[in-house]
Amino acid sequence: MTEALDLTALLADAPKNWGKWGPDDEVGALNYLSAEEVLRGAAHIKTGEVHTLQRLIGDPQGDPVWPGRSPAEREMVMDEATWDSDDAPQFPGGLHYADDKIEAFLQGSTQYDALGHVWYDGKLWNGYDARTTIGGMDKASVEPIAQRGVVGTGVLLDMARHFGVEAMEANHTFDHTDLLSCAERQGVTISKRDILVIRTNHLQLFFEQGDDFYTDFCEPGLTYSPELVQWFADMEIPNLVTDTIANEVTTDPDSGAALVLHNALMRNLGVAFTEICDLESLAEACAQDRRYTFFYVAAPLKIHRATGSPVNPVALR
Ligand code: UVW
Repeated sequence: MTEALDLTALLADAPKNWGKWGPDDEVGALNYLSAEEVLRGAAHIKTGEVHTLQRLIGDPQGDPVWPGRSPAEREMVMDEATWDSDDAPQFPGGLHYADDKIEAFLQGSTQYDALGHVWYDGKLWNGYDARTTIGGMDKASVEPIAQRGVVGTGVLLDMARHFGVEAMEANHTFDHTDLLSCAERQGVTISKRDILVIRTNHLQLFFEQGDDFYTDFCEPGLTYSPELVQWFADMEIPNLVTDTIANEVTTDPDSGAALVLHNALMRNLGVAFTEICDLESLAEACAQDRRYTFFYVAAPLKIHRATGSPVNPVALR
């Protein structure tokens, strides 16, 4: 394999939104989601249907995760067996209860990435020093995103249906021109400040293939080009939501670099990333009545200094 081009060289002339919302900003392009955008989103509710977009944590069929991470483990701490033991706590009136806990990667299920989750050249979103991540994220953690919430207009781009496949295969790349063709085919216009929700159904292959899914791991998805990045900047896209583990093709086929768009879009433009969604029921509903826009609401958990947070986004139609 030839050596990958480094991100500093690759993105030397790429646009940046650093400083656009002030020197202390930690939510980036989510600033585009103003009160007007909330109202624009709410106007897409027509039938009152609700679709939750989180994957099940602890799915008996397995939890897809980025290589090197492990699925969440849930453990019972108190259950009926606890109360049978001689040293069981006693509560007046005979109260029993169940308790449990999980050990989980905060990036190990449907999640919002903190804007500072990835970087190159020692600098995070807005120019913050990467050393502010040591021991916990002092800048651009998920906390400010969780504090504000994410509400606006979502638009579903069903790339799997667009390409005529049930589930997109590894290495299948596409770009903003494909998103526009997909939108045209669906009869929907992508508007400025829309939250892009991209369906590949790639993770169906995880459930079919088990551990073989990770052999030569290279998810399908958007691939880097200067034009694509400029399109995101011009369209003022606040949030990229997908049903893959990392929202983009894992390794850029041209430069050989990994997760280029995490850097070009998240680090440089401040676009929030939402990963590992389950878009199946939403996609089915959109295909039925050919309405591809909806009210999108997501409230990541407020976790101090965290790199990301589990979330259950909701699409209301
Ligand atoms: C990495 O950035 C490594 O992973 P994620 O897909 O969680 O953003």
